Amino acid sequence: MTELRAELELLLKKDLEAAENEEIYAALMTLVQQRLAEAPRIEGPRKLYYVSAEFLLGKLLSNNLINLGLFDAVRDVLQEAGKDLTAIEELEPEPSLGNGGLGRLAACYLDSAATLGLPADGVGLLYHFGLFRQSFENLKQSESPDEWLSQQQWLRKAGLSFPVTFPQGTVEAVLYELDVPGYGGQVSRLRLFDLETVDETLVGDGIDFDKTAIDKNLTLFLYPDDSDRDGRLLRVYQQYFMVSAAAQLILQDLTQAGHALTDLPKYAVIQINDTHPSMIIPELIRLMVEQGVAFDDAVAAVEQTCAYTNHTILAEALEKWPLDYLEEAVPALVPVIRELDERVKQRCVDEDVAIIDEDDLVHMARMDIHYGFSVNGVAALHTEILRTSELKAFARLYPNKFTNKTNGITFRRWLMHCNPELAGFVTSLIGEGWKRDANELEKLLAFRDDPQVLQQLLDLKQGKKDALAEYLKENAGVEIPADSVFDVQIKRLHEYKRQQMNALYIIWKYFEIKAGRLPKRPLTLIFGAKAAPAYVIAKDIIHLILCLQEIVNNDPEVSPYMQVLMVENYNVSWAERLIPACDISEQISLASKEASGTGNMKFMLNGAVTLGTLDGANVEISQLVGEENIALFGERSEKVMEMYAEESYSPGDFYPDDPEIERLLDFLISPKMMRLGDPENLGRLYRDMTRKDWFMALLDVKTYIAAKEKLLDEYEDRLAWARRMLVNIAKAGFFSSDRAVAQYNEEIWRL
Ligand code: 26V
Repeated sequence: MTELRAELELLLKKDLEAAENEEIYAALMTLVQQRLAEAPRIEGPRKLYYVSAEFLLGKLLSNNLINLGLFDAVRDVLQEAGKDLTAIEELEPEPSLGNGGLGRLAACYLDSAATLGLPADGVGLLYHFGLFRQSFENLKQSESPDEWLSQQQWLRKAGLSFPVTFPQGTVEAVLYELDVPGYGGQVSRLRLFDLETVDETLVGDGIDFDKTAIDKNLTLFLYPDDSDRDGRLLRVYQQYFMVSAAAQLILQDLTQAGHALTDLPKYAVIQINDTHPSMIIPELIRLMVEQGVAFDDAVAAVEQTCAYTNHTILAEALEKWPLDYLEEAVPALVPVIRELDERVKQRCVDEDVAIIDEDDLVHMARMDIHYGFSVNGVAALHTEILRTSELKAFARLYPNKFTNKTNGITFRRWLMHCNPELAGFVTSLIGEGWKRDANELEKLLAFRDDPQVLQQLLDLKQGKKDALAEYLKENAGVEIPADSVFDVQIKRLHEYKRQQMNALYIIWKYFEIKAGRLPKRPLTLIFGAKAAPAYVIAKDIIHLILCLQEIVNNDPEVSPYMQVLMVENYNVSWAERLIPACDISEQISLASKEASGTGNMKFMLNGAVTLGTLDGANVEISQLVGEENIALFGERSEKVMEMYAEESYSPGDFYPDDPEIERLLDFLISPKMMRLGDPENLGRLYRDMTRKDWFMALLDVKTYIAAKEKLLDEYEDRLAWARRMLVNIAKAGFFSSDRAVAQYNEEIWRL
């Protein structure tokens, strides 16, 4: 410990006590970088390239300290000098290179691959402004660039670049690298491409910029607004920029090691993370042919190298590009794609499996399935739906290509880092083994009837709630009662996730309290969500929640019993504060729509009880913990899918006929709301919810309210609640990303 202190002071050139937090942060960065540089690199004959448009890393300092085994020592040395590591880490900007689940999953998998010693590189893009920074103005979302890049110090130039050619000319993709240590300190890396000629001054008002200036804009933002043609074309340009550079990198790694191009599958496996990187298939073929490989041989090599993960069944998210977009943006790929399609059409008459359909739309997922060796879904139910419904024709063609890989999360970040108190308590009960073998958490079950252990769990949860309340007071200027029940819904804003249904609960509860039916204990409803900038209804839902926040929190009759809080700019750092403090985890998507969810796993691991539908990984959670330890409600997926198939659902069945439901929806356009909010947004949302309700909130809202009320009742039996917490923690081991990545390796990658 004194050695560590001396090392830090050498870097600081002064006493630790005399140093400012900024200086200490810089010194810690240098220390970590040095250790990373000395750490063993993971090598192996066959390597994984995890190609993804998103890597949602979160802050890196503490996580890297944990994985390098330095965290406790650093924290203690700082503490002795009167410094606080948490405050120091506040200075670090969060790399926001992702939207949500898919990007965060990629980050968890890099951590686990390194932990398991698997040779794996993440490959993606270095967005200068990541997603966007969200703020609330006039109770609405407003977007601005998130300038994380200029303040970060983790990336280094790799000294490599590749030309990428578009009809407008050739641009250069410059490679940056970031070390990713696994638990135990072995290092793999994330490799991100930037556009050499990128121009940040292109960004004008908010996050607007000239979408046609592709020699300047390709790495400015993640998924720029695709509500118009220029935006959609830019996504194609951006994806091609990513995969062309990635393909050149992969082939260069191969040939520099002295191997033939046709030996690609022996030395590399490429995991295509959703369809954003799908063009890597025709690009690899094109590059190989350009270097003298016969077309058939190139196809055979690529086919045995590429594997595809599907992360959603929402039709609008399954990418289909009009052929004329591809002709305009990536004409060099079009003959390859046409040939690949031709070969499919010769083998299969079924129009549902054509890559290029009758309307000249190019189906990216279909190309992945035909010309990859593996397809996987991300939770048991999701994979089952892919097999039997969405991708039924493909499952018949290639039954052996399909497998399930239920998602996982890294327990280093999602317990050891964000909840060291609980992690320490778990270790004190069952030892350290769970950190390497998460299934050992089951040993906690031995304490299910130990009142002291149960009481400790409650106390630890209260500690995290106090800490969150304190943080909100200091940093967001809001006071929430720490003795209330914390109910949390944090995830991207999407109608299928049904934040609007939670809002209807708030309205219902508001009426209850107004009518004098008071809850036994106050309730705090916490939301965090960004809406895609062009997703109109999602933004209307944010507006609704912010209006309700105003009304509820400012009503002296209601606010002592209920508080609503939507946090601004929800991101990984927020999640790390909110999840440990949560009592009730809201996982209320319409059954069949949420592929998996990973927040649900993080909440469970931190001792929250799930209130959810039988959707995504909730199904597996409920099987693991047993129905008494989860609160389920809502229509099942088979029924929901049947209603879609028969077009038999109509919100008209509930509105205005059901007076309970009518009252809740009418509140949206009540004078009270209209005076406070924007009648245009509220009116549009009201019409959508009463006339379309595409994700069937009205179908489930009554059982949802009943289930939530029952759960709040049960919360009052504190020891019984603590037992549910304990069972949830004990059964979370299955959701470790170490398990998930090991399964990918055994069944797909074979590294
Ligand atoms: C698609 C699109 C299409 C329109 C433009 C914006 C945009 C942004 C992202 C996507 C793909 C979203 C896919 C995704 O994030 N899926 C989530 O993946 C998680 C990890 O597997 C899973 O837990 C979530 O259930 C699933 O929604």
